[in-house]
Amino acid sequence: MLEQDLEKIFQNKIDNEIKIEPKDWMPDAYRKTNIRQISQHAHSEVVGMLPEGNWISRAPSLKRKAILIAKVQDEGGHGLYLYSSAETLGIGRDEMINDLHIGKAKYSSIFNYPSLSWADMGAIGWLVDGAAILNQVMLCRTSYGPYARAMVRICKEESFHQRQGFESLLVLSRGTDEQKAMCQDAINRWWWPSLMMFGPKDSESTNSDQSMKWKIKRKTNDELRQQFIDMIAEQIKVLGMTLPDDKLKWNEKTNHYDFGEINWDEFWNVVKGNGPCNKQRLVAKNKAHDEGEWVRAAAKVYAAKKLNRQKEKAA
Ligand code: FAQ
Repeated sequence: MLEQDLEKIFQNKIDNEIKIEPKDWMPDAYRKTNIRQISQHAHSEVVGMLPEGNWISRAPSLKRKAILIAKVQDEGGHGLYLYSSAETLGIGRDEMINDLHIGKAKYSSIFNYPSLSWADMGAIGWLVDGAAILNQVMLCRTSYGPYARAMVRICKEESFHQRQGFESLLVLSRGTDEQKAMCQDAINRWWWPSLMMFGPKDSESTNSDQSMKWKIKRKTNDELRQQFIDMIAEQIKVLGMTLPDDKLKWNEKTNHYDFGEINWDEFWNVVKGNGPCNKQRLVAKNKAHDEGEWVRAAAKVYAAKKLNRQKEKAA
C-alpha cells in the first residue's frame, strides 16, 4: 500500500475515535511524539518519588507513614506501566532510563523543588497530584491505545492521592498556629511551580498543535491550567488559607478566575537543568539504579532457573 493510503487510514481512525494500536501503521512523527511524551511522563513518576520519599522516615504518625509509603509505591508503579506502554512503540527501557540518567531526557519541572516540611506532603498531594490528574484524565482519551489504558488505572490511584493530600492539609489548617503557618508556607511555595506543570503558554508550546490534531492531547496547556486554577481557588476556601497571587480574582465575564503572570524565566531555567534540585535528583536516581544492580541480576538468574526447571519438567 502507498504511504499516502496508509496515512489516510491512520487519520480516519483518529477522526473516528478508533485507538491506534502498536501493530498499526503510524507516521514516524506520531510514534516519536508518543515516545517523547510517554517516556517523559514515566520519568516524572519515578523522579517524583524522591521529594516524598524524603519524608517517609519523618512522618508524624504510623498512619501517615503507611499512607506515604503506599503513595510513593504507587508512583513507582505508574512509571512501570508507562515504560511498558512506551516499549510497545519500539524503544527499549534501558535506552529510556539511560537518557534520563545522563540528563538527556526531560521530566516534570515540579520535581526539582525541595520538600522542606511535613506540610509539603499535603501540598504535593493536593496541588501536584491535582494538576497531574487533570492532565491525566484528558489522557485517558488519548489516541494511542496502550497509553490511554495505562492512564485509566493511574487516574484511579491519583484521585486518591489528591484527596489524601487535601485531608492532610485540612488537619494542619485546623491545628496550632505553628501548623497553620506551616500549611500556608507549603501552599505558597508549591502554588506557582504547580501552574508550570501544564507546560508553556499555548503561544510558546511547540508540540501542542500537532498533538491536538493527532488527539494525543485533547486540551491545550492553557485550558488545563485555567481549569486547575478555577478548581483550586474554590477548594482553598475550605482550608481557610490563601493562594500567593494578589491578582487572583473571579471574572464574571469569562466565568473563570483571572490570575497573575507566571515566572517563565524560572520555568525554562528549571527545564534546562538549573532548578534548585535538578542535580541532586539525578545523583539520587543514578545512585538508586546502581545500588539496585544486584536485584536486577538476581531476578535474571531466578528467571533463567525457573525456565530451566519448566523445560526439565516438560522433557
Ligand atoms: N516540565 O510543546 P510543549 C505526576 C517541555 S506526572 C519539564 O507544550 P507538550 C505524577 C516539553 O517536554 C507529571 N518540561 O510540550 C506525580 C517540550 O520539550 P521537548 C508529568 C516541560 O509535550 C504526582 C517543551 O517543554 N505529567 O506529576 C514541562 O506538548 C506527585 C515545550 O512544551 C506528564 O508528563 C514541564 N512541566 O506538553 C508523581 C503528562 N512542560 O520534549 C509523583 C504527560 C513542557 O519538545 C508525585 N505529558 N515541557 O524537548 C503531557 O501532557 C505534555 O507532555 C505536557 C507538555 C502538557 C507536560
